[in-house]
Amino acid sequence: MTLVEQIAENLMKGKANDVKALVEKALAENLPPGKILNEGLLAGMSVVGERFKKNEVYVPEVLIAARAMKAGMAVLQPRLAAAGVEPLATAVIGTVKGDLHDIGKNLVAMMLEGAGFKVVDLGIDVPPEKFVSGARDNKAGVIGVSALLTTTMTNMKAVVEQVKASDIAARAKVMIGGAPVTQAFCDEIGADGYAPDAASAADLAKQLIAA
Ligand code: B1M
Repeated sequence: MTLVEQIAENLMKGKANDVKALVEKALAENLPPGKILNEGLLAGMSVVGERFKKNEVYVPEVLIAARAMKAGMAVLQPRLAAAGVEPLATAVIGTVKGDLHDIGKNLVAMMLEGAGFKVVDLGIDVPPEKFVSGARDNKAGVIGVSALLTTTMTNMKAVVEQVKASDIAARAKVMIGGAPVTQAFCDEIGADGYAPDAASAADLAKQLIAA
């Protein structure tokens, strides 16, 4: 097994210390940082995402794999920047105003990072104007909005309206999700996309920036 394959394999198993050591070894052997990222860390995280979608692994496994990815990224990040490897795009993400649930939102953020996005987490109880200013300040291509309550999902409409009425409308796509959210609701409020789970959210974000 090659070194990058070992990185992917250990990431899938959530072995943070091994991933960190293998990334250090790969850098010491002068493997290109972009190759370590794409064929090691992101490849491993992508497999975890696919397994999560098929219910072959669950939230704890994803969290453990994400922790291993972060351990590898901490070593790799400075070298990626030095090598001029850019993230796919920036995504800002937050839980909608009035809503304090963040476990699903955090999983989506991890999957986005695992797919190669730079993620800016705006936190919970985020008002619509903060989604707009956060996306503007960070030049985001994707705005991710999460809601877990039927009473707060209606606040997603204001996010969509304020983004569409702003100067960032042409550049930033609004993606929504969360347990009570559906494709029909997404269509109704005019959001750019809906994803039912964290792995699908990463796929959707890639489609949205490519569109
Ligand atoms: Co809350 N809560 N809660 N709660 N809570 C629910 C959501 C509820 C269904 C429980 C129930 O009654 N059966 C219910 C909502 C009912 C409804 O509106 N339909 C509920 C309620 C009523 C409340 C309070 C009002 C309770 C009260 O105080 N009376 C209160 C509200 C507080 C507030 O937000 N203002 C409240 C509070 C809390 C806690 C603080 C105690 C805690 C949150 C802790 C935290 O998040 N840090 C909590 C929890 C943990 C839950 C349950 C048990 C679990 C939610 C969770 O984390 N699931 C939940 C019941 C349940 O779901 N079984 C419940 C795991 C997580 C991985 O899944 O968030 O669905 P989920 O995310 C998924 C997908 O939805 C999707 O991807 C994720 C991974 O695949 N996804 C996205 C999520 N965001 C996405 C964004 C995307 C795309 C996909 O694009 C941007």
